[in-house]
Amino acid sequence: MHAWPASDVPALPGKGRDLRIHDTATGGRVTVDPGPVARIYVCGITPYDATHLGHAATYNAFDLVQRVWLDTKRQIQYVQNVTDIDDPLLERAARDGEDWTGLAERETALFREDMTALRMLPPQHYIGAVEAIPGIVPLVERLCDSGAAYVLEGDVYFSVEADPHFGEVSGLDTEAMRLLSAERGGDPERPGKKNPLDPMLWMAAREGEPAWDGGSLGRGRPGWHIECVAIALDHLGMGFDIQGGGSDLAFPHHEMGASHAQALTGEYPFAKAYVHAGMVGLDGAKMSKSKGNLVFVSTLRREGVDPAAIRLSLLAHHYRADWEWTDQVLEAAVARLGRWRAAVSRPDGPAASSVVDEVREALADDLDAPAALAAVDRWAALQESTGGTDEGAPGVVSRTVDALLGVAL
Ligand code: 5CA
Ligand code: ZN
Repeated sequence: MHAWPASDVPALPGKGRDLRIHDTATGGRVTVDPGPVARIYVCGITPYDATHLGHAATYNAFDLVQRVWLDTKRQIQYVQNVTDIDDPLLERAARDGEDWTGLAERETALFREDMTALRMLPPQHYIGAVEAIPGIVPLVERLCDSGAAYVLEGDVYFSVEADPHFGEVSGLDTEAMRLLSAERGGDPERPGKKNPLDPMLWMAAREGEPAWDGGSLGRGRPGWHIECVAIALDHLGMGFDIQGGGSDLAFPHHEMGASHAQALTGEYPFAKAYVHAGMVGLDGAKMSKSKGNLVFVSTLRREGVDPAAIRLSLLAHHYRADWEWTDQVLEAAVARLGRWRAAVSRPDGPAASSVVDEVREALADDLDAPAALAAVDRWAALQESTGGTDEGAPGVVSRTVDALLGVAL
């Protein structure tokens, strides 16, 4: 699949900082030490509805990771998937009497437009589940051959006991895992499974549903977790730097993905850090396609909201916090954007080097975007109250905000 165009990232004076970020698996801050090429996998959308602000907030967090890395002059291998075949997509298409492929293509196209408008840097590899199927089948066959997978009435399951590290990503106890598994696409109640938590790797063809050639597995379609594992191993290999997504992916998705990969390769770990963004809510509940309490990026854009203001709304919250979208959040961002634009529109102003330092330091410190905004706010307030004589300072601030926060002033 093609991704979307990249916006320019201006180079900044001085030196970028190494990223320290919260890792779900260890529960603490880790210093990411990626070497010359940083490798990141971020789980992509299931394209059965438009991009809402919760999605945008999560992709914003990982866009900041890229910007911190680019500032340290690193190259990046960024991989993102599109879950373009899964139950929710088929259910929505059936509900609306629409072809599921058309629905997936339309919503993926809209996602690309939203990401472009928000100046999110694109992945180098943007891969759909359907196009990954030829790579998924041999992995599932290998898991069967090694005894890490088993067949139940034609469906293939992964045995969580096959990975001695199972449970280390989320750190949850069995009861909590069971509850989340039932909530998030698993089937812990299905009779005949070796362990109720075992997730499906390959689903045998169902009447009236799309199916693909699965070699010795028979016709069917892939499970959710193996999709991301196959794509990540293909383009990044084991031990990549960051596996990212919203906090609702820590279990089961990232837990199961790590175990699939570790059982397949005998290597550990799948990813060096598991990074999770908080959930954005609306009216007291997590924004979700299944609940329907959504504010879409595309709707705001159509209403004439500046994408830079949408982005500033996201940046005003720490990526790990759960927060609520309200009209006031957007109003505050529009006002901030106005103040910043006025402040950088003059040819000179207060010295800007401390702003560059403070924004760099804030983002390197577990992506503390609110602290970064506060640094720019202080400079803009000084510009408004006393001004300054540093020629070109507004340009430096403008480039800093562009390069590190993805906001064009
Ligand atoms: N296709 C899978 C991942 S392989 C999937 O979870 N798709 S999704 O469309 O449901 O979500 C895409 C990303 O947005 C995931 O990282 C998910 O954790 C995140 N996300 C979904 N809802 C919210 C929300 N309300 N707030 C923040 N992030 C969210
Ligand atoms: Zn995923």
